[in-house]
Amino acid sequence: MPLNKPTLDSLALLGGVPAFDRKLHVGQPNLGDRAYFMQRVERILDSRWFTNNGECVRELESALAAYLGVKHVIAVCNATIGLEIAIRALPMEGEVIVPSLTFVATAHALQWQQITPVFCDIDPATHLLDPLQVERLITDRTTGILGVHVWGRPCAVDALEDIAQRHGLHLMFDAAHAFGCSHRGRMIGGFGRAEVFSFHATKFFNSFEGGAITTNDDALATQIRLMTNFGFAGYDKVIHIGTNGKMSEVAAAMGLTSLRSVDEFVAVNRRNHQAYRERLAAIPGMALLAYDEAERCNYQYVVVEYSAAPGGPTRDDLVNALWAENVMARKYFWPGCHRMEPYRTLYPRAAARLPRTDAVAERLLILPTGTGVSQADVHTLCDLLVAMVGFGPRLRERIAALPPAA
Ligand code: T4K
Repeated sequence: MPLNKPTLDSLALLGGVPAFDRKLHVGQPNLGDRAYFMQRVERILDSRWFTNNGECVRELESALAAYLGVKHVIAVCNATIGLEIAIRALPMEGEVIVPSLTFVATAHALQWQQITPVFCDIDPATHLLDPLQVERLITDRTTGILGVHVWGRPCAVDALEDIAQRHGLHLMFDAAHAFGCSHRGRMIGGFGRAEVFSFHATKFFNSFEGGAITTNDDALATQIRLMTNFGFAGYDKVIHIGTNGKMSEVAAAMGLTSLRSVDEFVAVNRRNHQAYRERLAAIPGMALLAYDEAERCNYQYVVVEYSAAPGGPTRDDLVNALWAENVMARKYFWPGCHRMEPYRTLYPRAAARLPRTDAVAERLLILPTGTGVSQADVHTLCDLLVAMVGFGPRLRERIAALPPAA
C-alpha cells in the first residue's frame, strides 16, 4: 500500500500516526533454524559441559576455518576481547595507526592496554583507512596498523601490507563487519597477521555475543589460544599471561545455527540492498554506498551519505523524523572516535588531521535491513524519505520550531 504522508502534519514527529507499528532496527538479530538450535541446547544441557572448549565451540571453529579458508579460528566471547587479545599477542605497543571512523571498541581495545590509537583519516570514497596518511603517521613509537573493514568492505589490504612490510610493523584487521566477505576472491579472515570478527547479536551472523580471531600463523594461534583461557596449558599449569575470552557452548550453538542459514541471510540483505538502491537513486542528496558485486559481500549495512539541500532537512532531522515513524536509523560512526572520551581529551590535536572523517560522519545515515525487514518495509521506508526530503525547508523549519527533546 502506498504510504499516506501528504502533509507535514501527517509525519509522526509532527503529530501524525507512525508509518510502522513495530520498530525497524539496524541490526535486529537474524534467527536461523530454531529447532536445530533448541536441539543443540538440549544436548549441551544433557552433557553438563557448558563452556571451556566444548563440542559446539570445537565444531564451530572447524566449520568457520573451512568457510573462511583460514588455518586457525579461535572462538571468543566477543570481538572487543578478541581485539585486545590479538593486539597483545602480536604484540602491538606504543602507537598503533587506526581509523577514527569505526565503532569505539576498535580504539578502546588499544587504549585499554595503554597503546596510543593514532587516528588516521579515510578515503572518502570507501570510508576506509587512507594508506597515504597511514605512512605519514608512522613514528619511532609505531608498532602496528589496525585496519578496519568498515561496512564489510575490505581495506586497501595490498597497500597496507606493503607499508607494514617496509616499516617492520604488525598489520591486523578488525573484521567485525566482514564475515562472509572476500577481497580479490579470498575470504576475509586470512589477511594481515590476524583478523577479528564479531558475532554480536546485531551482526547478520550472530552467536548472541561472540567473535573469532583468525590467523594463518601457527605460533600466533597457539599463543592466542593460551591467552584466551588464562594462559592454561593443562590443569594447574599456567605458562602465559591470559584473560577469559572463551566462547560459551550456548553461544557456539547459536553460531552453528547461524552458519546453516548464512547464505539465506546474505540473500535477504542483498535483495533489500537492491531495493534500497533502486529507490534511493531518485532521492536528491542521497547516495547509497555500493558493494563490489565481483566479490562476496554480506550487505549487512545499508549506508547512505546524505547531503542536505540548502535550507532543507538535515541528516539529524531525518533521523529524528524516522525514529518517530519507528524506523530506528543510526548515524554510525558519528562523531568518530576522536570526538569521544577519553580520546577527545587525550588527543585534542587528532581532529586537525581528520577532515574527511568529520565530513563523512556528518552525512552518514544507516538504514535497517536483515530478515526482520521485508521488501515492502524498504519501499514504505523509502516513501517516507521521499516525503521528508520533498517537504524541503518547510520540514526543517517545523522541526526547528519543536520544543527541545526532554
Ligand atoms: N569493531 C567494530 C568495527 C564493530 O562494529 C564492533 C561492534 C566491534 C569491533 C566490537 O564487537 P563486539 O565486542 O560487540 O562483538 C552495536 C553493537 O552492540 C556492536 O556490536 C556493533 N559493533 C555496533 C556497530 O553496533 P550499538 O550500541 O550501536 O547498538 P545496540 O547493541 O544497542 O543495538 C542496536 C539496535 O539493535 C538496538 O537499537 C536494538 C537492536 N537490537 C539489539 C540487540 C542487542 C535488537 O533488536 N536485538 C538485540 O538483541 O552497538
